[in-house]
Amino acid sequence: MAKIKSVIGRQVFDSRGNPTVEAQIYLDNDITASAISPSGASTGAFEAHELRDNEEKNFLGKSVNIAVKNINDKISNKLKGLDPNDQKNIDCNLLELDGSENKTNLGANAILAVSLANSKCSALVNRKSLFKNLSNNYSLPVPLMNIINGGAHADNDLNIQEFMIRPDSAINFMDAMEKGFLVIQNLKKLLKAKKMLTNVGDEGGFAPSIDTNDQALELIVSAIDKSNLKPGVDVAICIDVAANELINQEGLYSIESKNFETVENVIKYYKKLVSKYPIKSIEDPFAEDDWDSWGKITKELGKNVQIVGDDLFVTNAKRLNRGIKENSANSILVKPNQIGTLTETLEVISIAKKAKINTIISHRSGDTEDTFIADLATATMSSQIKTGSLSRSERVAKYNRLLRIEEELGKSAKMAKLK
Ligand code: 2PG
Ligand code: MG
Repeated sequence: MAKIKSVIGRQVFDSRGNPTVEAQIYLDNDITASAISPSGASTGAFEAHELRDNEEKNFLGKSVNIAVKNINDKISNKLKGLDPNDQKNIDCNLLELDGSENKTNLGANAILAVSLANSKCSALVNRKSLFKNLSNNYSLPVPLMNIINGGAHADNDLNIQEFMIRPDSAINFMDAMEKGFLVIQNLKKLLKAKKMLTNVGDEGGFAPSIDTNDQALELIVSAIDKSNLKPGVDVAICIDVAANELINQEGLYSIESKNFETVENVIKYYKKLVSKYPIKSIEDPFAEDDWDSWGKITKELGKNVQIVGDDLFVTNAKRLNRGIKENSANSILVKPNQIGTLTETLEVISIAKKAKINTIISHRSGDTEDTFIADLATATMSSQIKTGSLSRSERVAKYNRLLRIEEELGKSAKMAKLK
């Protein structure tokens, strides 16, 4: 049996150029694997703790030397001699060593990198692809491809953080890529023709200087049309409102300078958007602690529209269980670094599946070349993956990994079913 010999932490950088944590595990049989923690911008208050040094003189407070030291000293000592094939035991040891509710002691960025590196080591020990080492059943997720960035991910005035396209009629992953590619390229042409900038935001979608949600949605519909695809049939629009960021000083939701006095009026606004445009998915339509409003929108729109809890659930079993009880959403965004270990991530996915909640595996806006989530989405048969646009290598790396998985699965490859 292979055993863990040592664990090394190091500071590397994410796609925004900020420091982040990489962990590398060495086994006693010369096998080694590493993983990197991503980092969000619009983070939920209930996420596991991302440990930064907070010393202005070191990378403006963003360095992660303490998290790295925690790996080199405490974690490496604790995991030495353990079997990498027992992921639960590895993660239990990490949780025990940390000892806090929110991973404040070791840092979720340190813990996750180790947890994922261990899973990769286990796959190497078993001579299996990562996704095959995680499960025996697979499907390829339908991609939610970011096409226009706003909110905290871009420097324009758009309130909605992410406008995405989802190639619903794709028959395989390459077909999904082609449909996404066509719409993205056609949108680029449309923007150019309007003399708008085609620079991209944090997740690779365009970040033009447009300031109304309607303008963005109309442009996307035109780009779908121009691609000879049918809006809402071949390609649906999905949005992430990231509504935590929309609350003004008076505590009201404020969209495009309009303050909404009641929740009913906010829901009316969403209903109007859904009736005007082929929007099939709304993520974080309300703030992370506004449970009542979540219940209301799921009741009113949840039959036909995916209502996705990201900051609401933060990949946390307790919060998801509450959401299931209160019927707060019909889908969950799963981000491993929101909770901090692979075991807890898989647990949340399994709770969601039992309750018939769609699982969407997701990147972070600050991401890296690590492609773990592509294998995770395939192995958990999650219906979708959200991993940015077809630009910026940290996003494209996940798509390329999914294409390799599709090739490896050969005839048995199939796309996940959308509800
Ligand atoms: C989100 C994510 C990923 P961030 O809100 O869904 O797109 O953004 O990583 O900034 O939280
Ligand atoms: Mg989100």
